[in-house]
Amino acid sequence: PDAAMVKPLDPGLLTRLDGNAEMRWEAMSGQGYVVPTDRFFVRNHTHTPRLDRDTWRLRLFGSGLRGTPTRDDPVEFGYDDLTAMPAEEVTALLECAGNGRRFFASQQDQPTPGVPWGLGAVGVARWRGVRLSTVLRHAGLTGAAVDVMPEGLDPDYVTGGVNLGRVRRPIPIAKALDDVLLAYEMNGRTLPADHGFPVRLVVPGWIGISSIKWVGPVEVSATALFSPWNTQFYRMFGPGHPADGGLMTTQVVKSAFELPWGARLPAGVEVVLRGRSWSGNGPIRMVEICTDDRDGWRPATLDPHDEGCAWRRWTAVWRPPGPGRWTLRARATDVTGAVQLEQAAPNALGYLFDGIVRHPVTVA
Ligand code: MTE
Ligand code: MO
Repeated sequence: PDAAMVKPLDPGLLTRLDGNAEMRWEAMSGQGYVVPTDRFFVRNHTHTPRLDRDTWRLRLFGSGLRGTPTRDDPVEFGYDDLTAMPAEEVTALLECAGNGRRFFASQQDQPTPGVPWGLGAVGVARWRGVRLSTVLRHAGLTGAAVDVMPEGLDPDYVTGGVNLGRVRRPIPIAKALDDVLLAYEMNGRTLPADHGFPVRLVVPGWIGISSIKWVGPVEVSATALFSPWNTQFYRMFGPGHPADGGLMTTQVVKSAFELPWGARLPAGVEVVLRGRSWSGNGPIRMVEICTDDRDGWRPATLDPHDEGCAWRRWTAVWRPPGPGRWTLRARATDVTGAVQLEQAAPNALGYLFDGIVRHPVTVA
């Protein structure tokens, strides 16, 4: 596949459509809380640009700033300006809205377009940077601002022969002033090219497209902003959804086993099943496991180490009743009471899968 990313393909990554790469869940088996940067998933609409940190500028403009600076004459900050502002480090989960898309195939007749992700288009990292709110205030934010739209410096996105311009999607001012970070470090190191060097957004809990990489221009507007990424894509289209599509903000609840797809497990011994669950709504309250329909659901043991809105690790002991093919299922309940169901709410573009995944294993 043509490479969208510049980092070498780690054995813990698996490429999907157009060189996008997802994490292999088995690569996290018994591993630490955060995902090593080398095996953190990459989702690019085009490909990773190589930017120069010394000439790079964050350029803020629009009617939500004092004096309405224009796109051609914006308020500018260089890399050193940002690193000189008060820094903050957060552990946050980043997930593609299409994560789990391939599992829609088993529950709806028509295939969904887009990257056919398994469950690996998700990761947790330690991000260091400056709050977007701090930068907005330095830029002269006024009380009139309603939307903030960061724009990536990667090549224009062309699809179906139409140039849709740079990747960009508005964030409502309330979220922009809450916990959004302009990150320049990932897992204690300079942000790598594939993850947005020199600076990217990290929008905790929200769909991955909100976290614009390689950010350059930022429009701050006193009127609502639109782009194809909040009108044409990243909306819930299809039966059961509004005619113009339901607007998407936060991610949904999911669980994954830290096992290869079709893992081989030894017969006659107890195995410790490991996995993780997460939700864009906040912490995970409960995880249940089902290894056999006759036995029903039983609680998994949650790891005491919990970092709020990122993921929760868990274990469950299982003694396979005998050799053969078995199906493992995990379902989580988050702090709002949202729980994974057997079927996710279908939608035309295959977003926000929150169904229970049937993970096949062979016991021999
Ligand atoms: N930002 C820009 N500029 N261009 C992109 O293609 N992809 C988005 C988002 N930010 C994208 C972007 C999508 S769809 C996701 S899921 C995340 O970045 C992926 O971030 P990662 O590649 O660091 O894992
Ligand atoms: Mo995404």
